[in-house]
Amino acid sequence: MEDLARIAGQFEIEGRVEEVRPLGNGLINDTYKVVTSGEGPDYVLQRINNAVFKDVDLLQDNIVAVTRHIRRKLEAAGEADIDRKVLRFIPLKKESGGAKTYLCEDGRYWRVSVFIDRARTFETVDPVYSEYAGEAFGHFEAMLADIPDTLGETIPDFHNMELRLRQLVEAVRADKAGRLHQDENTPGRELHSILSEIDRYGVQMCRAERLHREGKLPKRICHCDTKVNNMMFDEDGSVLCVIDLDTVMPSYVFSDFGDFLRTAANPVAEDSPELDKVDFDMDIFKAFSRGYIRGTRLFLTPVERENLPYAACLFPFMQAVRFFADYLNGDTYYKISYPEHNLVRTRNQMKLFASAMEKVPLMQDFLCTL
Ligand code: GN1
Ligand code: MG
Repeated sequence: MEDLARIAGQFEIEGRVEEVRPLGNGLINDTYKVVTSGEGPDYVLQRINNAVFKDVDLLQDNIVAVTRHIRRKLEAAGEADIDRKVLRFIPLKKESGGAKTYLCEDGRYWRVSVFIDRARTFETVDPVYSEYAGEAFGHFEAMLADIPDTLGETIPDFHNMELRLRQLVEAVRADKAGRLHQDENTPGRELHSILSEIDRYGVQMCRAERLHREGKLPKRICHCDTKVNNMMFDEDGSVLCVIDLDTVMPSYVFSDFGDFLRTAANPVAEDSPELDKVDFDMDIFKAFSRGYIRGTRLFLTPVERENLPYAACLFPFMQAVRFFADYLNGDTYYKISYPEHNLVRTRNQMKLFASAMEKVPLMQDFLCTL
């Protein structure tokens, strides 16, 4: 922890570092809370995973542009308590590099932002919170609709289903961890049946890319990681802000709609082995949709709106493909806690996908009532 305190100390933080402790449970970056002495705020220190985010310069430029734009809007609207409503990244001290908001040391990348006090995140939400979250994520997209900066893709083609399928095909071909053909604990038969299920729906799930090529579906600035736990709520339950901005980039609105429901409409965690409990919860869908449609009413096109049920299916499917490819590659991308973790996650997401697919007609009927 001493080294972490020293790293935090290279940024323009107020007060003296008293303690650094792990924070949150992201699968990509390492996150810590930096507790400081005195009146100033506490901070969040993050090691940016530069194996995943290869262009940290572009990543931080995106984040600075996004937070600056939102901050200006909040100021113009006369909002109070702005440091709790948008993230603030701290520049390096002059002697450590000045203006930049990240530090590169021994090939490791670090950044610091203000810790939002008295805020809460949730791993699960009820319909009331889902509606708030729907409106807040919609509002986030709406605020960024007129950002003057051009944002780059921090992970190129991040939510491109065609690419994700190609990556799976490549993982199957290489079978790097020898799991497809040799795994004794997991009968290869199950792995092949997952593959054939994916194959069955692959073309259908690539609809977004086709619509985009046909000029019918725009890319907008989206959050692209709208997991339930990436939204901060105040003590009274109101939404404070959206966090985890690494993947904010041009994408289809399906990303934000689908990824939230992937985590919120599943009554159990994405890595739960209790498959009989995995189910796509329509009450959460209805509440989230109500909020989201309200938050995006100024820009959502009929094609985007019609395809929201597809988005609800696409994201569990895409996540299953990603987890499964990582499993076959020998777990090089997502953090795992035990050897079968990515396979357990794959099974869970395939079950959620099947449940969402069954409910598409119900989703369509509901959206017609809004
Ligand atoms: C990753 O780091 P975290 O948990 O916020 C991933 C998301 C996945 C998610 C699955 C950059 O997000 O795309 O949906 O895990 N982020 C990246 O839990 O790949
Ligand atoms: Mg996160």
